[in-house]
Amino acid sequence: MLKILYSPASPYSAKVRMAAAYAKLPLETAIVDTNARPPELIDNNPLGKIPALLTEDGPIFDSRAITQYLDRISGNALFPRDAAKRLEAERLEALADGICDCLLAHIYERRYKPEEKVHQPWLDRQWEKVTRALDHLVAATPELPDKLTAGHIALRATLGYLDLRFPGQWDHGRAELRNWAAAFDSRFPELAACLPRA
Ligand SMILES: N[C@@H](CCC(=O)N[C@@H](CS)C(=O)NCC(=O)O)C(=O)O
Repeated sequence: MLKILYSPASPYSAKVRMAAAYAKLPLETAIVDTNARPPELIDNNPLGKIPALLTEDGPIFDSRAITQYLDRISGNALFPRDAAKRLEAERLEALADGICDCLLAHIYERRYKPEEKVHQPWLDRQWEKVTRALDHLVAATPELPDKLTAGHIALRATLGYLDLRFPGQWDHGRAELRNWAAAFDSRFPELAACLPRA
């Protein structure tokens, strides 16, 4: 049985849990606190990051390696077989994850530094990347087909993380993405259960 080490707030964890649910791959789950550096996490991922997936093939990280693995063992439930369509899905997943990388950099700057050392230009630089990527997604909002890809799932997890950590700060003027998330949740309610939460 696959086992996922995760945190409920983590957007990458939400993505892989949603991906496993969509691919109908049952997961044993364990919530871990990365700050506590628990041995089960550190022994399986020396980087001490979540998500980490424990499998009969060994531990797997990071989340994009996990979605590729889940795709392989599910017989292509998460990425199209067609090369061009697969690349499109991988690009969307990378963009969604990249937004999360900027959001996490933003959060960690404030969480792990004393207030007087927080560097506002760094926060601004990260937020600029986020807004540029969101505007790109507004201009080219992905279709929401019957058959999802890991790209769609990653985007939904990212929008969920924005709602959790940056409520009211990202969706003004971006109704396309708000509507896209609502349509996703109404069509795939079982996945919405895995969205990031505190
Ligand atoms: N690129 C990694 C990022 C994973 C990541 O940064 N996870 C965060 C939680 S959302 C984490 O483990 N942070 C703790 C740390 O960096 O020590 C992935 O896609 O899995």
